[in-house]
Amino acid sequence: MYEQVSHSLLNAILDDLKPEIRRQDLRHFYTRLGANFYAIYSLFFNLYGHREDFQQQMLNLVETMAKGYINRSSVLERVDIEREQDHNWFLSQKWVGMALYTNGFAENLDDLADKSPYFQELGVNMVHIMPILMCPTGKSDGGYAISDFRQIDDRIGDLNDLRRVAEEFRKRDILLVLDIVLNHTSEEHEWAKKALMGERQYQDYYFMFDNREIPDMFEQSMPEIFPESSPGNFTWNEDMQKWVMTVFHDYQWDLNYSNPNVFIEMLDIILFWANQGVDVLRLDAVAFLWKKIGSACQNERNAHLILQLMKDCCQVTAPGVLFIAEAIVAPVEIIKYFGEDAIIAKECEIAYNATLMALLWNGIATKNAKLLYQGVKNLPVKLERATWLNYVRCHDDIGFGFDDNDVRAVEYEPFAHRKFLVDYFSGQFEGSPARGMVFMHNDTTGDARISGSLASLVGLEAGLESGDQALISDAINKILLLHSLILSFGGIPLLYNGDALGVLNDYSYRDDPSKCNDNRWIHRPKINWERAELRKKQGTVEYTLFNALKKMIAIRKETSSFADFNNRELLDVNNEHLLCYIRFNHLRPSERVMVVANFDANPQYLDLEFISSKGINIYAHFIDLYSGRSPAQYDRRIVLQAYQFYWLTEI
Ligand code: OTU
Repeated sequence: MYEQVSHSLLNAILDDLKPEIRRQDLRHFYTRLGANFYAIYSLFFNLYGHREDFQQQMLNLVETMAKGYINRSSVLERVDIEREQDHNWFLSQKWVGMALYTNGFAENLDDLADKSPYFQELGVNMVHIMPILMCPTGKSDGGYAISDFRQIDDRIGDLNDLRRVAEEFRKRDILLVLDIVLNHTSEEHEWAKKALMGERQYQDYYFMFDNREIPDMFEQSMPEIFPESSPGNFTWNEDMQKWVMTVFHDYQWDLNYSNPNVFIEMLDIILFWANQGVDVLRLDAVAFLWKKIGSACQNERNAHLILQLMKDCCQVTAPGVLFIAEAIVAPVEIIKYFGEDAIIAKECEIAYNATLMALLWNGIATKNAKLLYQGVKNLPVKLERATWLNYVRCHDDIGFGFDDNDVRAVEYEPFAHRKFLVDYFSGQFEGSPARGMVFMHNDTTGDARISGSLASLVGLEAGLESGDQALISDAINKILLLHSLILSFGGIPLLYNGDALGVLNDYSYRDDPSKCNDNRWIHRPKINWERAELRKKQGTVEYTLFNALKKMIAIRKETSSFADFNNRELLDVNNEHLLCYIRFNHLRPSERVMVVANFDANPQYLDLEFISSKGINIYAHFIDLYSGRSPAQYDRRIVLQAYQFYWLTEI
C-alpha cells in the first residue's frame, strides 16, 4: 500500500543505508519492502513510535532485513520465488511431519543426516529437529534455555553438520523445521551476562526490578507455568540485587519486547536461521511475548503485533519461510495466532492444534467422543492460507486445555472432569491401563498436566508387562485410531519420535540429576535402533504399528480431500462413541471421504439412515481406503469394532 508519511520515511531510510548495503542488487528485496513497508512501519510505530530514537530504530530494522537478504543464497532465493508462485504449497495433503530430539533419534546431526532414509521409509517429509543451540548443561530445559542463538551445541554438531542435514533434506524433498525461542534466554546468554555486569543497555533487554513492588503487582494476575520446580514468575538475583522476570524456569530470563533492540536482535536471529536453509520456524511460547500488569501476560494484543511484524519483515527477506505458532492456549486464543486479517493468515501460517490434541486424549479416557465432537464443532474457522499442526504427542506434557463451556455442554463438571483425566492417565483411576505421570500439580489451583509416551498412556506398557494380549491389541488400535484422525483432520500431521515404533516410557531420567525434576523426560526417548529393526519382522508390535502408519501416510498423500482448504464437515451421527466427519475435495466437492472413528471398547454402529440428510447415499457401496475393503454392514448400519476407524469412499 502506498501511504505518504511512511514512504517519505522509507526514502529517507534508503538514503541513509550503509554504503555496502546500497551497492548490492536488491531488486527483489525492494519490491517486497515497498509492498510491506506501510504495514511494517505501522506496526513498528504502534509498538515503538513513542521513542525518541524511533527513526534510527526503523533504519536499524531495514538494515537488518537488507543484510539478511544479502546473505541469502541463490538456491534459497529460488525456493522463495517458487513458493511465492505456488503460495498454497503447504496446505497440500502431501506433508507429514515428525518431531524429534537430535540425540534421541540419532547420535548427532551428522548421524541424523545418515538416518534420513528412515523418514522416507515411513513417508515423513517435514522434520522438526528440537532445539540444538548452546545451552548450559543441567539448566537447559531440554534446549529451550539458550545461551547462544547462533551456535549449535557442540555435543550435537556444528553449522556445517546442520547445512549437511538441510542439503540432505532438500535432496529428499523433506522440510526442515527448527525452533526459535523468542520469549527468553538462558541466564548464561551474553546479554544476561552483560546485564549481570551492570550494563544498563542489556538490563533493558529483560525485566528487572529493585524490589517486590512491581513483581507483586504482576504476580496478582500471572499464572505459574512450572509451579513445582519453579514457583512464581520472578527470581532474585543476588549479584545484581534485582528481581528478574522468569516465567518458565528460574534460569530462563524473559526478554522485554517493549525494547526495539530486542525485537531487532531476534529478527536478525530468525533471518540467520532462515538463511541456513530452514524451511519452517517453530516460534516457541509465542503467547508469552508481551507482559502487562493486571493481565495473565499471555495472548496480549501486542504479542500479536510483534508476531505480525516479524512475519512482515521475514516476508521481505525470506518469503518462502513459514512460521509455526506454538501457543498452547485456549481454543479461541490459538486461532488468533494466524493473524487478524479478514481472510489471509498474516502472523503464523501454522499453529499447534493443542485443542484437538487434548480432545483426542479425552476421548481415550472416556471411551466417548461427545466432548471431541463438541470441541471440534466449536473450533473457530481458520483464515485462508493457515493450517493446523495436528498431533497426538510431543516433547511436552498434555494439558487438558479445552473450553469449559464445551465441557459443561456435554455434562461434565470441568474441575472434577479434569481431575478424572489426570487420575486416568496417571493410572490411579480404577481399571485404567495408562502409565503416565502427573506433571506440575499446582496446590493452589488443583491443576495438573500429564507426562508419558503415547504407547504407555494407551496401555501398551501395562499390556506387555502382564502379557495381556487383549490389552496389547487395544493399545495398538488406539495408537492407530488417534493417528487416523490427525492424518485426516485437515492440516499437517506431526508424529512424535518413537510413536511409530510404540516406544514406551523411559524411566532413566530419574537417575540424571539434571532431569529428575522434570518428568517430561519420560517421553523424550532415545531410539534403540536394534529394536527398531523389529519393524521389519512380522508379528511384532513394531511391525504392526510401523507398517500400519506407513500405509496410512501413503494413503493420506494420495487423497486430495485431505488437503486443508476448510473442507471438513463434522457430522452428528447420533452415537456419542463415534467421531465422524466428511472431508471433500475443495475443487470437486463430490469427491469425498467419510472418516469415522470408534472410541469405545465395544463395537458400535454408524447409522447410515440417520446421516442420509447429509447427502450420504445410504445405498452406496462404501470402500475403506485404509483396508481396501468394504466395511461390515448390517441393516444400513456400518459396524466398527472397538477402537476401529474407517476412511470411507462411496463407489
Ligand atoms: C514450550 O512449552 C516448550 O515446548 C517447552 O519445552 C519449554 O519448556 C517452554 O516452552 C519454555 O521454553 O510455552 O506456549 O510444559 O507446554 O510451557 C506453550 C508447558 C509453552 C509447555 C509450555 C510450552
